[in-house]
Amino acid sequence: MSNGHEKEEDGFGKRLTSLHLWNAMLVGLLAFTGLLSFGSFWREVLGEARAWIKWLHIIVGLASIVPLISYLKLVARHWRHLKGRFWKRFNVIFIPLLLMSWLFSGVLLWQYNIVGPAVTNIALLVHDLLTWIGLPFLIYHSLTRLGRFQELQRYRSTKGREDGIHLTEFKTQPFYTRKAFIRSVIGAGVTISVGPALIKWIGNLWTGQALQSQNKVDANQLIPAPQPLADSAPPIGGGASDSFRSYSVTPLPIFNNENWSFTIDGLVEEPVTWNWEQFVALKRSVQVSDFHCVTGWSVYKNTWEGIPLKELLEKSRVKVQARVVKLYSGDGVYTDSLTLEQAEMDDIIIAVLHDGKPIPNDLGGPVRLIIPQMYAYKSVKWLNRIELIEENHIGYWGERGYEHDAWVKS
Ligand SMILES: Nc1nc2c(c(=O)[nH]1)N[C@H]1C(S)=C(S)[C@@H](COP(=O)(O)O)O[C@H]1N2
Ligand SMILES: [Mo]
Repeated sequence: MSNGHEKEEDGFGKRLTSLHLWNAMLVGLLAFTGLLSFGSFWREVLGEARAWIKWLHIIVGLASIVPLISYLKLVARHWRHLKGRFWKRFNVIFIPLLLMSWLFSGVLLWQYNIVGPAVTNIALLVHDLLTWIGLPFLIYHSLTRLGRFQELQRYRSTKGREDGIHLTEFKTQPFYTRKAFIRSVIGAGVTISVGPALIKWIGNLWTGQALQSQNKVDANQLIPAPQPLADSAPPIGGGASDSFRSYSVTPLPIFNNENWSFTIDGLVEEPVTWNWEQFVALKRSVQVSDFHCVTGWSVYKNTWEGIPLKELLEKSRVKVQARVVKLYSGDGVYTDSLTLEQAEMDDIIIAVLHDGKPIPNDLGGPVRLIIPQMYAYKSVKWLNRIELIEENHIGYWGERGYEHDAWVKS
């Protein structure tokens, strides 16, 4: 073997090693930010920070194109190197394919506004599936690879010596090299973020439950229970197609007859506050609609029963100066608003029942808003106050980078 050739081979090996390291770091960061922001366990703990972690996830995801493309330039050569080694060649195809599908489905989810719910529903399924298959696979892959890198290092450190190549010779290294430190940080990060979600996921598989929290008992205690209309039980929509992922930016509030009330005030001729007994006595109607979250999931054919927002506004006689309908959540944090014109859409409903049953507290019960033509972040959970105001009000997610007018692409 000529000296020049050897050098070239060494350079190739070094480039592969550094690409692997960069890629491992980015995937580690993606796993960390992805599972922190989208995993249900950390959602309630993180609250506010989740919005920023999500942006970090998107930026790192886009950055991961760089090592991917750099590797694709080397892939033919890598393939030739691995002649006769089936599983290594399998990795050469499988891992870039995995990373590209992850990236592509991620871009679709990021651009939900352009592609619409039908596409993001599939993209989310793919993205999740890749996570649960790909992540354990990549963790396994990098652990086996780590051994290889160490071997390579030992090989290099002994190569120049006269007594030749002794792969069995262990060169003692300082306990915390820079690489080892980075590795531990990544390892700890992945464990913290993946751990709870993975355990929960396995637990759910075990008990045969969906990822969502539908079969839990309702923590709210409001008496009397609202009696469903004939259209609700059985639901005219035939029953919702999927389950909700319970979202909250605060710990879940719990309500009973003492701490619950509903108010409409501000620029109205007749401000009113109802207690629960009065509120369940109000006339309700039933509608069927789809529910779309910007993170990619939807629940189709929901049968909601409640008070149309339009009727409530008419009853309280909105003053002429009023322009905006401000919506408050009983969690004390979440708000949003609609223009008066938007608020007069016929299908907006202040919902009390879903598919004929009281809305449980984790899904925003006893009373939540439903705005079928907009993304679900406008559908304020634990709705307990409507205020008519003159100036616009930007809501919780509007303040954090989402469109204030959240029309669903149809
Ligand atoms: N008070 C309150 N309302 C909220 C939210 C929230 O965190 N707090 N999340 C919104 C978002 S982003 C979605 S997708 C839906 C989720 O409803 P669900 O938890 O019943 O699935 O509620 C919306 N309303
Ligand atoms: Mo959402």
